[in-house]
Amino acid sequence: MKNQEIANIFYAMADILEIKNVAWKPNAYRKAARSIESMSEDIERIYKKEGMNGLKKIPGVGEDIAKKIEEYLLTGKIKKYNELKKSIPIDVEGLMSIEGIGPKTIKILYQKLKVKNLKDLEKAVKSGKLRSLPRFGEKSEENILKSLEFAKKSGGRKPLGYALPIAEEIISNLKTLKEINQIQLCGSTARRKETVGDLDILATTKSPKKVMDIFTSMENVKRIVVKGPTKSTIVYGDIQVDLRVVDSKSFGSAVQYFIGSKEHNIAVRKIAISKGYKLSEYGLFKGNKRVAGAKEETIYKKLGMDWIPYELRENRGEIEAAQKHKLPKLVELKDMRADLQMHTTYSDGANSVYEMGLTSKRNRLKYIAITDHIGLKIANSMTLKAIKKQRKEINAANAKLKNFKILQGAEVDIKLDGTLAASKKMLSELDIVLGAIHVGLKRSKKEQTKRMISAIESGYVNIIAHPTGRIINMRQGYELDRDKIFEAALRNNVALEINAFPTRMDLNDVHARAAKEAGVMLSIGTDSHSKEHLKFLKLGVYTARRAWCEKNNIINTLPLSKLKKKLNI
Ligand code: DGT
Ligand code: CA
Ligand code: CA
Ligand code: ZN
Repeated sequence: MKNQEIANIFYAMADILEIKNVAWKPNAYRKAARSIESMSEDIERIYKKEGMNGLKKIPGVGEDIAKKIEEYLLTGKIKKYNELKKSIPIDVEGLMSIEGIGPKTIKILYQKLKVKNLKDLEKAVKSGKLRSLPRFGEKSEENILKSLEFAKKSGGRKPLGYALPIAEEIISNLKTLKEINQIQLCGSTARRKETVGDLDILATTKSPKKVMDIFTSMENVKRIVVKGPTKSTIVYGDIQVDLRVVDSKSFGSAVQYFIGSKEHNIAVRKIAISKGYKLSEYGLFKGNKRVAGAKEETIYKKLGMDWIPYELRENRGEIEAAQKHKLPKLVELKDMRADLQMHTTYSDGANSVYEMGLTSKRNRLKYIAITDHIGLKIANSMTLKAIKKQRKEINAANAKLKNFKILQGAEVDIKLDGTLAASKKMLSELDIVLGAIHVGLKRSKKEQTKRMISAIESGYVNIIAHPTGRIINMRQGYELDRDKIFEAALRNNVALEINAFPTRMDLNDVHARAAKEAGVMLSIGTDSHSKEHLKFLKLGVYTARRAWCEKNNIINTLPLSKLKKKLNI
């Protein structure tokens, strides 16, 4: 799928055009980018089937943009984009990755301080020049410095929700080859880590050369980094992919090695040594004799351990648990009965109540909560009148869908003073209430904690949505006193969300595990803004698994009647 690649280019073109003061065009490109990245159909397939006319049916895509999409599909590039990039000497993409910096700021930074890239920006901040600009002060310097640090750390890693479909696409391509015997996704992607550096794939085959030829000549291969008979590395779209071919006798030990993590491997190897073995990617050896290697399970068994689910392999206690046969029975996608956060056309979503319900039902869920925004100015929030109108629509959709239930909820903004941005009248209309912080993200840890606890104690909130406010690779999130939040959530019977949207994943694995251990209820919500996003539910389940969660830690594994009892709604 080239949808995301094309959307990214249009976003980048919009930014440059905005810096160049071009009117309305930036918005046109952004609008097209948004619809392209949220559609589930492969844009290339649309083009092959219906040509330019098909492209022009995409919302926000007119003649001019359709031509650019066509150009990209046919030639792999958009000339206008390359021209635009060359037309300004600024690393727009790099600077845009800094929180709080948009095209307008980039323009000012360049005009006044000659800032062209992240390095220049860092210099400008450190030399105190930034605060001489209008609208900049000490506080913004501090924030920009923090973001610069953050950008250095996250550099180039891709969100799991972006990398995983690409990995699955490559593997399903290779799987069709008769030359491939076994094939397995490894590395951080298999462990479902929230961001991944590169993709790692292992295979067994009798014709390594042929397999490597095919691997390195797949359609989306942008560059071949190395090509050899047992290992090749390519750049596929914008992500690096390693394929290794191993002997079937070593397949299990190679999988064990390349799943990782490195920390997990080192700890397992130590155990092997303590038991008189040697473990490598080639097998488990006693002296020169390979005693296991074809299957992972046998290796763990010989070392006195249960087989460990990939998501747990971070050396965070899973090895000890596996030795004691006390690994958790992790929650699975099939345990999920509901999705408890999504938006419709009543606020900033793209689909109707019925469409969201229908797709969720088709995805085998039993109920959902529609949670359009209340009190958030930028997201077309609901009024009391809209809430009442939506209730009628939900009733009608429920009558049509059968054996499926749509709850009317809302994602209510938590104001700066900790009160909810909704009247009592509005709140009493709703079946379930999510509280969320969207503005005032830079308050101190103390203020932010107090603010969130007020919402938890309001008596109206059932779930705190995206509790830390982080955006992967973009925004670190506000600071909170985690233990105080957990304690308040427990006392007030409020669940914390694992937001499954690819760039949120919030709570993350570490925080969700701490919440679970504190006994706090967790809720998974996709935060879908279109029906195509509903498939992200699995990303929430992966995070829950990395947080050691079992079925009973996640409230939306409950049948609706039990959920109602549990939340007292
Ligand atoms: P990434 O790509 O940064 O998201 O993270 P991984 O975990 O996919 O790491 P990667 O691609 O560098 O290597 C894949 C796996 O290979 C890694 O999870 C564990 C194994 N591995 C790599 N380097 C070492 C090492 O130095 N020692 C051990 N024991 N294992 C390693
Ligand atoms: Ca990797
Ligand atoms: Ca790798
Ligand atoms: Zn939200």
